Amino acid sequence: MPASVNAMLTPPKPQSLRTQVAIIGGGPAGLLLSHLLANAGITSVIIERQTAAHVMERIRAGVLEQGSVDILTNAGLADRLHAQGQRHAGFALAHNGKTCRIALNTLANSHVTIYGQTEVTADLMAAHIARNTTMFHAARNVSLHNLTTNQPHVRFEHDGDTWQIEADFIAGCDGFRGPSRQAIPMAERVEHQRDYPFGWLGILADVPPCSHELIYASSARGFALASMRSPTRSRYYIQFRADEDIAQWSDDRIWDELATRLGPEVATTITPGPALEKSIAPLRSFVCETMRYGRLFLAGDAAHIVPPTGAKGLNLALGDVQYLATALNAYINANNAAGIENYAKTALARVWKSERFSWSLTNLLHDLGDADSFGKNMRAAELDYIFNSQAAQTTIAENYVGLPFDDVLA
Ligand code: FAS
Ligand code: PHB
Repeated sequence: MPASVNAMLTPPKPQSLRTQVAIIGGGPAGLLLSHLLANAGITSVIIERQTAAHVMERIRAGVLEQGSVDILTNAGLADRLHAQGQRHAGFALAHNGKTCRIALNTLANSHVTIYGQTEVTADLMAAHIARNTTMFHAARNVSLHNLTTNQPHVRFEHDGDTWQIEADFIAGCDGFRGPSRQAIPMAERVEHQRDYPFGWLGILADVPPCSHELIYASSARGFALASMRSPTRSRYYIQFRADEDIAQWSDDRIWDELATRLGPEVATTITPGPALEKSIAPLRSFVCETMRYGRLFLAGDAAHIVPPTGAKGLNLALGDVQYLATALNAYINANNAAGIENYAKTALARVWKSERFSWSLTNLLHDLGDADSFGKNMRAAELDYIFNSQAAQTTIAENYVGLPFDDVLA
C-alpha cells in the first residue's frame, strides 16, 4: 500500500501531555479543584466541553454557606465575594399569607452569603487566567482510560487534534451528564434517584428585590421563591409542572403568579420588569455512592444532585472539592493515603444529610399534586408546627447554613 494512503489511514499520533491530576469539567468544582491543587504545588489540566463564555454565562445557584465562603477565602479567591456578596442573617417561610423568619444568626450562630454562581465562576476563571492554567475548552469526545491502573489517561479532540492527557489521578467534575460517572462500570456503581413531577421556572430581572432576605413560599397554587443577586437584580422561581410549555408563560403572567403565590403582603413590594433570562430547571435527587473508582474521583454534580430548594448544589460541590484536594495533597506530598481511602465515605456522609434536608424542604413547600387530603394536611400541620416552634426552626437553620466538615484524613 502506497505510503501516502497508509499515512492517511494511520490516525495521527495524539498530542500528549503529562500532569498529576486531569480534571474533566470546568464548572465550579473543576475550576476550584485545580486552584486548591496548584496552591499545594500539584499540577492539573482542565478539560471542558463548552466554551469559556458559555460556562461563564450560566445563571444557576445564588446562596453560599459560610463553609463555602471560608473555602474560597482560604484559597485566596474571595476578594470580590467579600466586597460584593450580601450576608443574610435569615430568610422567611411564607404560607397562606403568613410569614415566619428563620433567624440563622441566633438559631445557628451563622449566616449565608448571596453571591451568584456566575460570579463565583468568573472569579475562579479570572484566577486561572492569571496563573496560566492549562485549560482545554470546547473539548470533544472526552473519554477516560486505564482507571484501575496507576497510569490513567483522558483522550479528547480539541481544535481538530486528538489529545491524550497522562495523569496520576482523574477528577470527574463534569456534572450530571458528563462521561466520568459513566466510565465506572455499572456493576461497580451504586446509584439512588428520586425525580419530582415538577421543575422550577426561574426568571432574572434588573429590578430591586421584593425583600432584603429570601422568601420561600408554599401556596395552594404551588411553590415560589423570591431571591436576588444584588440590590438591583432579582431572581425569582415558581414551581412549574413538568409538562408545561414555557412559551405559555409571558413575563406578566409570571409576575402575576408570583404575586399570588408570595401572598398579598409581599405582592405589594414586588417590582415587575422585563426578564433578562428565563429558564426551567428539573428537580431531582440523585446520589452515586461510588465517588471513587480506582484512580478516578467524582466531585459535585457528577456524583450527586439535590433539588435547589435547600440551596445546597453548589455548596456540596465546593465541599467535595475541598475534601478531594486535601486527600490528594496528603497522598502526593506526604505519601499519606488515608484521605484518598476515606474520600468517598467522608464526602457521602455530608451529601446524604444535604440530600435529606433538600428532599424534606422540597416535599414541605411544593404542591405534590397528591390527591389525598391527608398529605396536604400533613404539610400544613408541619408548617404550622415550624411557624410556632423554635426547635423546628433551629433544625432548618442548622442545615441551611451548612453542616460541619469532617476530617477526611482522620
Ligand atoms: P457543573 O454542572 O456546574 O459543571 C460541570 C462542567 O462539566 C460543565 O461546565 C460542563 O459543561 C462540563 N462537562 C459536561 N460534560 C462534559 C464532557 N463530556 N467533557 C468535558 N466537560 C464536560 N443550585 C442552587 O443552589 N440553586 C439553583 O438555583 C440552582 N439552579 C440550577 C439550575 C440548573 C439548570 C442546574 C443544572 C443546576 C442548578 N443548581 C442550583 C445546582 C448547581 O449549582 C450545581 O450544583 C453546580 O453547578 C455544581 O457544580 P459542578 O459540580 O462543577 O457541575
Ligand atoms: C437562587 O438565588 O438562585 C437560589 C436561592 C436559593 C435557593 C435556590 C436558588 O434555594
